[in-house]
Amino acid sequence: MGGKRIVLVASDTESTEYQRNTWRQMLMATVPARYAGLLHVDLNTYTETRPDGQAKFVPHGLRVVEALLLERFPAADVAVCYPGQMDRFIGEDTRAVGVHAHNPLGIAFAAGVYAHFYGAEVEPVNADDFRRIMQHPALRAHKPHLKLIVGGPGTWQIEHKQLQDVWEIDCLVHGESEAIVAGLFAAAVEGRPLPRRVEGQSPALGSIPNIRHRSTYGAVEITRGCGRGCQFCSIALRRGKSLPLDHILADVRAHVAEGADTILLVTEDLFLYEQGPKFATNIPALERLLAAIAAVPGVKHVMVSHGTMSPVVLTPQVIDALSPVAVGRSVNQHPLSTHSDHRYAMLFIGLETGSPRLFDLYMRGKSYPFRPRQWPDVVLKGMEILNRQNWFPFCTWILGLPEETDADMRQSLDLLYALKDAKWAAIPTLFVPLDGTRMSRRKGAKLFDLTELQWEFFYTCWRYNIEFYSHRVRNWKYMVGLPIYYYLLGRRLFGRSMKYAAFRAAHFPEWWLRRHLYLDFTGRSRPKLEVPESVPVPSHGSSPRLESAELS
Ligand code: B12
Ligand code: SF4
Repeated sequence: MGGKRIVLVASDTESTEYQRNTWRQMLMATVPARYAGLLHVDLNTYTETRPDGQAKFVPHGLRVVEALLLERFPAADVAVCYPGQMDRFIGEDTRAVGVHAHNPLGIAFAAGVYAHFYGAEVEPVNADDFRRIMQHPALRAHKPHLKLIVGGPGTWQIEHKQLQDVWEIDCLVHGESEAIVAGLFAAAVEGRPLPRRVEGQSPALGSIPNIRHRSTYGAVEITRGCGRGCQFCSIALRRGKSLPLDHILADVRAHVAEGADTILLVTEDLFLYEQGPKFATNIPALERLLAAIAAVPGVKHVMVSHGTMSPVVLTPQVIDALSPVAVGRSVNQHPLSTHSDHRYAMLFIGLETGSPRLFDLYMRGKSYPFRPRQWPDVVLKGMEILNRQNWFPFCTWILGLPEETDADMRQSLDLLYALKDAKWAAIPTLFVPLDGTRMSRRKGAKLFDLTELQWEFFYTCWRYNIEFYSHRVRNWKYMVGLPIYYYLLGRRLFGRSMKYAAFRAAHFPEWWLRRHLYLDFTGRSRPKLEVPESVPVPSHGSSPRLESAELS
């Protein structure tokens, strides 16, 4: 009986902020559900409910949807919950259920790769979690009189896997939803038919509402869109805009009022905030922003999400200016940090490739105003600047971009080798042709097709990460575990091309590995690339091609 007219749901794995650790969510997206127990993975997807049973924190996008609905419907009609409370809120009176999907089937880049180490059909934990929402008995029992609407950045995955009808989803909402949500849910509540899919457009700044309740990690949007035009990215063509400081601070206050002590600045690129023309970094505005957030009573920690490398190289002063808050108030600590409390700022940066040719083909706007051929220098210099100020970035690379050759891979390996003493995390991912991007029709890369050089890149990254995060050069767990994995499963799934690369991550002797791998870790050869003294800004600033389409 009863129930709320509108129920919004997000999975536990996408809502949890257990230990304020963004890594945890990534882990849930990579660990195979079937073997999680066997691997002794701590699956604590800690969430909290309010006294009325509603969720205390859910992904920010869902909070925005809630805020939009509360402009149209009375608060008594809307509930936001985790799957565990769905039977409490979905009932006879429910007419619409809205579900948030960040990475619902676990097939986004990075995430989609790792579960496949255990077989082609193995699903990560978060996909299993999402399926449980879709098959929840309360949802199924009341489906005949309610409309099921799914939205969020990962909605494309449901279409991609042709699951819309299987799960009886009435409407899939792609993209930004500010202009859509109220009308769509009103139609659902009135029992009118819904379109099978809706494509949201970039909203006017003023129509992005303030959230009413707390989001996961204390997420606060500071910018939306990007405009650098990378062809594989779903955000690429959304023009960058900054939210007004008052709006941002109101969201921060909404979080702390409900018990959050940590704020995560959500952006595609931190340095886009209040940018000047042609991506000019606005240091005073950024400094003001961070100081104002840190000064809100109740805010203990401030985390930053994504950024790009070229602004760091172009205006290194920005890192000096932001470090007191970004490092000093960070939640992250590492013994290699020289900060008095060993804190470090973690910024997610897409480095993607070390090949200027591929860079020029698919992402030339990312290095602006530097030229694609300068990309390796931009990466090396940027890393030096960041590390000096205790920013230890979390960098993603894309393997298997269309038309990638062995020569491109060797260039990526050269760059990776030059970064071997940096303080960072290197996350290899495979190319995924995301819907709504200019590369949506290109062929995705598959773990099963990786070449020896690609495997070398993959495992060299993980060797670095194991050393950096376990704070020691040799870790027995991996030294023993990786060869066992290779002989029991890896060889059967991926063939011999992964062998020597996996053994490198297991720290087999380098005098032996150097005969089989491209990079020589014996110390006999110097890196082909070195950190440049400086990276000159091209005199014309950019090429005409960049000025037009790609930087729109
Ligand atoms: C913060 C963040 C994270 C955080 C926290 C996520 C969380 N659960 O809170 C962390 C670091 C953990 C994370 C992890 C991952 N993330 Co993430 N993340 C983001 C980021 C930077 C911000 C998300 C956000 O709050 N945006 C602001 C809100 C307002 O936007 P929104 O969520 O899209 O919501 C709007 C619409 O989608 C829609 N909407 C949302 N929910 C709903 C629900 C309904 C019912 C309806 C109708 C509409 C609707 O309305 C909202 C308003 O317009 C975005 C990039 C971005 N700027 O969006 C990437 C992004 C969403 N992440 C991405 C990816 C790939 C991942 C990972 C899979 C792997 C990775 N490489 O990092 C993991 C997987 C996590 C998992 N659980 O499986 C990609 C998704 C690409 C894609 N199209 O599939 C993005 C776009 C980054 C990028 N540039 O590529 N992420
Ligand atoms: S820099 Fe490129 S990959 Fe990053 S958000 Fe902008 S367009 Fe997407």
